[in-house]
Amino acid sequence: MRLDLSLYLVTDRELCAGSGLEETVVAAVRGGVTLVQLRDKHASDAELVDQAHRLKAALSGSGVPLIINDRLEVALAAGADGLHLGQDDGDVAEARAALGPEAILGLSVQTHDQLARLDPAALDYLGLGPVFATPSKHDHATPLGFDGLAVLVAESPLPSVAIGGLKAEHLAATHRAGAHGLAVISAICGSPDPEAAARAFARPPRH
Ligand code: TZP
Ligand code: MG
Repeated sequence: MRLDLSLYLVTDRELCAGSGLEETVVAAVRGGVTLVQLRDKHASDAELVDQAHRLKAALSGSGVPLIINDRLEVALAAGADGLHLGQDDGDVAEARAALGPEAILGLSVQTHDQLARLDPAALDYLGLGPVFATPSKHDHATPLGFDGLAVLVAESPLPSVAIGGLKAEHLAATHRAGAHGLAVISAICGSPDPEAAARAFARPPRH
């Protein structure tokens, strides 16, 4: 599946509960989301596989890939399109070997040292952040701001998506920093109208 990082939706169980997980995701894709990550720190593996199957069905025909947060076994069991790992979520080479060359594999990066250590050949993209402090992730690293983001993007050997406290008003600054896209939880999942919330991130047409 084609990797388009422009508008990357990361799900959140509580924030999606109002409209429902599939309903939120489908509406957000209608609004322009290009990639979906299923993230639920508290669900069991079996619950997550079940959610992934439902999301895969909901996304079928849309061309939007479904990526699983953290759990390789769930990504494999659900036949997801890819996996997103944090720095402490397991071995990238092992994940690539298990998922195969076609899967989308992403890694979260917060620092220059982490960038210097990673193996770009095993990965498809990097998640860089947090740009801002955010209540959506507990114990996140020190916020980078757009200046810090630009430094990491410039050093990144792979396409990157920025994350952490990003709203539609940050679209231009994120692109100026060089990132290929924005990853968001609350700006879309926390909205009563996820389709309109996603649409607000559309880039203005070039003339
Ligand atoms: N990783 C770094 S910040 C973050 C994750 C998963 C949470 C982003 O959520 P929000 O609501 O878009 O700030
Ligand atoms: Mg993780």
